Amino acid sequence: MTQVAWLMGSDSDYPKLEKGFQTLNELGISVEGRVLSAHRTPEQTREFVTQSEAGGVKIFICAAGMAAHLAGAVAAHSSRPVIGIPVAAGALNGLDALLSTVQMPPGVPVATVGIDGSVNAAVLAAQILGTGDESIAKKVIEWRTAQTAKVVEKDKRLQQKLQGNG
Ligand code: RP5
Repeated sequence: MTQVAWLMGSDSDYPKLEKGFQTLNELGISVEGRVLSAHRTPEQTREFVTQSEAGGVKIFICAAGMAAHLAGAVAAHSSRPVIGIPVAAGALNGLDALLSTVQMPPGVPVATVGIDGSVNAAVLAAQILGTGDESIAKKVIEWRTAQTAKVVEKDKRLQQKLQGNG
């Protein structure tokens, strides 16, 4: 059963989201990715949300650029948690998408991550799923521990470089 439905406004958004998809894979979470648009395919978006909920999807992640209303539109049609990713695109380079995604009316929340924040969206989805599933919660802790080890490694590399310069 698919746990996360990940919508994006265009396939041109995908390169910005690839690391997030990879992160969900690392965390063992099943994900379906789709191009759907609040403005350009409004009916298909609503139908997809309804069908996904009926099929057992637990969380929606929605990424869009410019006047990014995809996450809000999905939240309007769903009672599941919705995570919004503003994508840097167009002349305003993401600030438009951030403001369009984050400032929802009371009662219809979108948990908005930073511009192009696909990895945080994936980790947040896993954390939410982990509240009801011990094995996912454990995977999130392991993933974070591995991240810590990578940063420690980065520090070691920097120290070696600085000593080389001395
Ligand atoms: C938004 O417009 C999409 O999410 C994308 O960020 C941007 C450009 O879309 P395309 O013209 O590449 O389809 O709706």
